[in-house]
Amino acid sequence: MENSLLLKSIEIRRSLLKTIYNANMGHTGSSLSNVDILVTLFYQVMSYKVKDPTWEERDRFILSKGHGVESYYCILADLGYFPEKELDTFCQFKTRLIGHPNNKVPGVEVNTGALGHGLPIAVGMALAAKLDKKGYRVFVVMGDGEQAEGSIWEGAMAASHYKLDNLIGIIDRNRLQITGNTEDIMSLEPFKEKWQSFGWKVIEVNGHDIDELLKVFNSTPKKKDKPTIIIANTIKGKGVSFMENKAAWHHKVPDKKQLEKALLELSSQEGDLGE
Ligand SMILES: Cc1ncc(C[n+]2csc(CCOP(=O)(O)OP(=O)(O)O)c2C)c(N)n1
Repeated sequence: MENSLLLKSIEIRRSLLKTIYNANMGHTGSSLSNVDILVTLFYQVMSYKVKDPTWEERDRFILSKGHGVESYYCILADLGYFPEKELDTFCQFKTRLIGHPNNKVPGVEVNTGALGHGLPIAVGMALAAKLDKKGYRVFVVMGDGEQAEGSIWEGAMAASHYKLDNLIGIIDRNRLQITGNTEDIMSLEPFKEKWQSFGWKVIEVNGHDIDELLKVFNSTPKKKDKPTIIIANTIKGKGVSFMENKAAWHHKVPDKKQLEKALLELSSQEGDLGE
């Protein structure tokens, strides 16, 4: 078990909860959902240089479900892309840490937030890598509710047409979107088969199991000439018992008592890991 990454996930969860509480704004459940995926990518899988954010050989990362940005900003701050103190300006007047990824922030490649755009942009980046004979990979994290956007499927079609085996899509499959269950609002199943029929190599994982995520990320591309999609089964609100699997926490902000309770739970998870 990757203990240091599990501890890092707890640290990022704590940091994002404080950031949201401080701003009195944010997407709590959405961000808690993607923490383990982002932590695995940023602390163990991707190549990049913090001091040289536009280094040409860097792996590209796009958070297409841009509303879950808090974990992303907290990770970038922790890595040193910008001072941690700046997290206190999240969603404040004139901040660059606005409520969706903003490419004025070092480490953020593209602005996202209007759902459905991340994958088509990632396709362009992966195609550019092929044309330029570069070895970098492109990772794009999407929401499952986001799959209702038609542009996702245009991107999916183009990626397999251009045989983009340097493109890895990750779907944060928490089965909830804003107001309820994805299967009630716009059903996705049979989901795996849909991606397969678009010519992708499909892998399903537990999106909170860091060992499993590591294994999969480190062994892609699994198939030459095919893009890979990782369906990561997750829990919206993961890590805070009273937020888990509740659509209401999509963009609800914890009050002081709730924040304290959440932080206590995270501390006890940390204790269980022997720290
Ligand atoms: C084009 C577009 N339509 C609608 C929205 C409003 N919106 C914001 S979040 C969201 C639900 C996203 O659900 P999902 O992709 O499952 O994300 P998660 O559950 O991980 O938060 C919607 C519909 C948007 N941001 N962009």
